[in-house]
Amino acid sequence: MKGLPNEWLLEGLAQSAGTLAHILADVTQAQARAIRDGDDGWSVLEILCHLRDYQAIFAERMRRILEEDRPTFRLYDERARLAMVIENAYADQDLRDVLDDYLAARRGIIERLAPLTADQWLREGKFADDDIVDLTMPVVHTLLHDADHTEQIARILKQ
Ligand code: NI
Repeated sequence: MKGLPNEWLLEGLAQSAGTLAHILADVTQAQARAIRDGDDGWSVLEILCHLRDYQAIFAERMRRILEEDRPTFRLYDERARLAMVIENAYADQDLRDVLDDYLAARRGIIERLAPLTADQWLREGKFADDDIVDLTMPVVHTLLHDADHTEQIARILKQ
C-alpha cells in the first residue's frame, strides 16, 4: 500500500462533519446570523454556507476523477468565493437546512468512496499540466477545509 489507508480518510470525513454538527446543535438561527468573525467577517451562517458550497466543489472533483480521463479542474479564487455569498444568498439561508444539506452531501461522498478499489484511489485529475493530483487530494482538501472553518466557528461562538 502506498500513502494513507483510505479507511482513515473515510472516518475523518464522517468525524469532521459530526464535530461541526455537535458544535452547531444548540445554535439558533438568530445567533448564526449575528455572530461574526470580526466586523467585516462572515457570520456562522455564511461560514456554513461556504462549507456546503465548497464541499460540493470538492465532491465534483472526486466525481470527475472517477468518471473522466484525468480531468482539468476549475480554480476558485477569492472573487469566485465572495460571488457565491451573493449568488447563493448566504445571509438568507436557514441554518438547519444548510446543515442538513451539508451532512447529507457528506454521507453521499462517503457512500461513493467506500466501495472504491485501491486503483480507483490512484486515479488522477489536474489543476494544470504540471499540477497532477490523485483522488486523495480533494478528500484531504475537504478535511482540511472542515478543520479550518470548524475552528473558526467554534472560536467565534465562544467570544
Ligand atoms: Ni474556506
